[in-house]
Amino acid sequence: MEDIKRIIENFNFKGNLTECKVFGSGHINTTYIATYTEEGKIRKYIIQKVNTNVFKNIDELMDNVFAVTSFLRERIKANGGDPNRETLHYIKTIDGNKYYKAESGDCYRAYRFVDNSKSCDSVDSAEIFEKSGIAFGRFQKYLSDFPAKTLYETIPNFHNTIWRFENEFLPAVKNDLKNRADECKEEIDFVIARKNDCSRLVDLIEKGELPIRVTHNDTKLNNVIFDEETNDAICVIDLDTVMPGLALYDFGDSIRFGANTCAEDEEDTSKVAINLEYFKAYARGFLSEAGESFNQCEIDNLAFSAKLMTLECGMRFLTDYLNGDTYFKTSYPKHNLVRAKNQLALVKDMESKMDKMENIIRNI
Ligand code: ADP
Ligand code: GN1
Ligand code: MG
Repeated sequence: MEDIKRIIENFNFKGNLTECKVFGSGHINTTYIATYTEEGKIRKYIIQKVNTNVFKNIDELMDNVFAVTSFLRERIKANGGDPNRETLHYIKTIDGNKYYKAESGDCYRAYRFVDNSKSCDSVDSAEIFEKSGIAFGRFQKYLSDFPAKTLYETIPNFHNTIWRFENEFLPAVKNDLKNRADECKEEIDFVIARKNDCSRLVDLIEKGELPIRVTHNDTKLNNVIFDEETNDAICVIDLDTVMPGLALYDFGDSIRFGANTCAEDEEDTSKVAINLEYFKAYARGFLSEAGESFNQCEIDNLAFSAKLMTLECGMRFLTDYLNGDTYFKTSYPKHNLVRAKNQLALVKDMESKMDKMENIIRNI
């Protein structure tokens, strides 16, 4: 607490600090919420220690985030929305920098907490999931004429699944740094058996059949915030991975997280399945905003993208487990293995329901 208090003195927050605590449930950054009061008025700010193990170039990362948020503000204004509520408002340091670098080398940034907002770690109705689909679809639509070439690639090959397979997953199996590969034999074989799936979208990009767009790339339900009272989706957050990508990555990753009948780290894999009602609701919301510009190849691969993003995420959790848990935050020793088993069980269930998923897309 003392440390973070010293850190936030480097930002120009208004009023007196009354509380500062750890906040949220992301797997990458360390997030705090600070409450300030001034003449009876309460203001809240989010402060984040950026994970510099994951994001190697913070200057580029913050340039992206500032460029995207100022572009979005204009688009939201032009469409009659409220830019203060519908996009993140980052706050520069007292010295005018986009982030604060502490003596330890740790990097911190800050933004306004959106009043009367909440984030959700699980879907409790088709309606709320559809609203998150509208928010992510609109986010993509608004960024459709953002100059993609000016964006830095904050994590190269982020959704290049075959690249991850060959350059991260297979080496992790081979090196077996923590002697965990025997324990994960079934999961390793499961991923290897699906190698062909890993290259499908990349091949379609190379053939010129899938267009590169500016995408969010990390469309988990808890990367949207909702209005506390109306449950309307207000604002897309966690902009660290906004990069050139495929619309399919954003669609698939949302389904992976939100249409699972249980949490991404539920240990009992017999509870894991794709909820087709939620799948349909999200597809309806997302396509209502972003779908107009989709080509046939994008539409034909929507259902597949849900499976691919789930396979990729399962493979990433498994890779991290094999490497000794150096990437994702974990709460207990086998957390990454539990997550991997869960995601791979979801892939299996999606494979058995692929016809139904494709039918749902056709009917929308
Ligand atoms: P990470 O990269 O670690 O996922 P995020 O930017 O997603 O970092 O923030 C972590 C979590 O903090 C989010 O998933 C969300 O639960 C919460 N959070 C962040 N900003 C807000 C906000 N303005 N309002 C509500 N919750 C927020
Ligand atoms: C991470 O940062 P967060 O928790 O929103 C990860 C995503 C994974 C997700 C799995 C930058 O998302 O790619 O899909 O965990 N983000 C990064 O839950 O690697
Ligand atoms: Mg997040």
